[in-house]
Amino acid sequence: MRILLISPNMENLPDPVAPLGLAYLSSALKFQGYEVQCLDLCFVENWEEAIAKSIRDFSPEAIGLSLRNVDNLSYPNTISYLPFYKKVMERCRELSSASIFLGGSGFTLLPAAILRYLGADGGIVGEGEETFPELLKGIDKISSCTIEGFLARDAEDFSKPASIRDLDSLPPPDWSSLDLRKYFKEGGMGNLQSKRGCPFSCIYCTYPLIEGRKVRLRSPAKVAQDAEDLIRRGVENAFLVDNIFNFPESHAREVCRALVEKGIPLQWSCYAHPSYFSPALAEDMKTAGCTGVEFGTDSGSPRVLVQLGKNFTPDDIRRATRLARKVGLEVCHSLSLGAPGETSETLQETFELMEEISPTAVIAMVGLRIFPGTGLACLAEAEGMIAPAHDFLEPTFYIAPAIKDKIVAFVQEKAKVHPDWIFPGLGVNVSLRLQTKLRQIGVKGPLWEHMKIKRERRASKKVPHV
Ligand code: B12
Ligand code: SF4
Repeated sequence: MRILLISPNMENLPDPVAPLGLAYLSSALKFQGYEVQCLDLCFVENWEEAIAKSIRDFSPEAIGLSLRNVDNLSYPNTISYLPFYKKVMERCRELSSASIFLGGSGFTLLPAAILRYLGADGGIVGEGEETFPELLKGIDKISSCTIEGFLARDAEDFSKPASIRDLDSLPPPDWSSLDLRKYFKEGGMGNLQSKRGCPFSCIYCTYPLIEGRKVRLRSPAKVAQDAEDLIRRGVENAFLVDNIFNFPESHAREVCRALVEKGIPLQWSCYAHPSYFSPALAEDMKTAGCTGVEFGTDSGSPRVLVQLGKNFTPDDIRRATRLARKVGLEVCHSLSLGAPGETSETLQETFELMEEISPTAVIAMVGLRIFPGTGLACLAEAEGMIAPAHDFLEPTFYIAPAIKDKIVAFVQEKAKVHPDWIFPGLGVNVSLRLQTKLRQIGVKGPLWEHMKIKRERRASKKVPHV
């Protein structure tokens, strides 16, 4: 059976991101004997023509659309990708009578609403490697399909998100028909996964909804094999896409050791939690090729951290920054400004903490995108911000009432005095022009790591000329 997998993600900021989920899905389907072709729209010049050519040449019997992003989570300059997905869907319908199924993290967040909006034949909520091949086996009887995570057209509910128990049972991602080298050239990175799931309960966070709360580990040897495969494909830098790389810390250390033992010359970066970051782990990460760590810090105010359900304090943030710096890792703190309980004073506390610890970069998002199933959605409803029947397709942001009217102006002022901080929603230090310039001169890894160049230049200008 011929299956066409399409990744319609054409977002280039902060970087084009290789479709790892699609690569996993492709290898799982091939392993089960399906004939698979992947169409990645990221770098194509004419997407309509690319779809037409794939459908004409391959004549798929089923199509899988991988919906990674719903929107860019950036306020006030918000972009929704759904209208484009709808055009892709319409183009496929125009040219093919094959059934079209949806999947991906974006789909998993709003499955019934997206299915209705796009008019697909069904979708898989959660992980697709086991369930999608199974669904295709019974494609003639999808109306009675009871596969985990399957959502049929016009249905409102599904059993529970599909989740793979043993990640080591999966074949490695299939990059054969995806242009990883181009991602490396233009996006500066490949990607790699060492686990799935997050057990924490930060009130706005969608990651546990997408990957589940149970942490499922991949064996460090398999992670090292994937890293080796990236190197073989000419990709020398990767992002570890785990929700939090350093939890559990023992696993993170084992992954580092496996990379070192295999002598894999991969440079990499990751998301990390400010707790669970020991001196030994920092050393191991540095030795294993890690260049930078992005902490999901959110706020520097103890009160707001508690409201967000964060299990760390400003002192943990200080400590983690110090430890990472000590071993020579670049440090980024991601902030979510406007969280529940935020006031002008708590914003000030956050900025003061960042000024004090002076990381390589700060990425500050304004407002928190609300998704169903999160504590934030309940709070927003209780505070009358959204109606009980809200469908969440239109990006809706939580911004604490006390600073709602002032936050953008406040942040714009701060951006002026911190020209090396990144404000995606304001388009500050994140642009295609800057990205292209840096990639053209061979800069690899996440671009925030290179804010240090900007800082050093600024600092050197302040030094009196003698
Ligand atoms: C790592 C990461 C990043 C890294 C990526 C680095 C890299 N080189 O890969 C960085 C920091 C660059 C990044 C950037 C962005 N990200 Co991001 N990112 C993630 C994260 C944590 C992991 C993604 C991943 O690789 N998962 C691993 C793969 C294996 O899983 P998967 O893609 O979900 O695929 C599985 C299933 O979904 C399913 N599946 C997938 N496709 C299909 C298709 C079919 C037919 C079926 C049946 C099943 C199926 O099966 C797959 C295998 O199990 C997710 C959160 C999360 N936990 O998912 C957010 C996430 C994907 N990001 C998100 C967003 C919005 C963005 C940005 C737009 C943010 C911004 N403004 O900068 C950009 C966009 C970048 C781009 N070009 O697209 C959102 C998307 C949803 C949404 N809210 O719109 C997520 C879900 C986070 C969130 N807050 O909700 N991101
Ligand atoms: S913010 Fe980080 S720690 Fe909190 S639930 Fe999300 S992934 Fe887990």
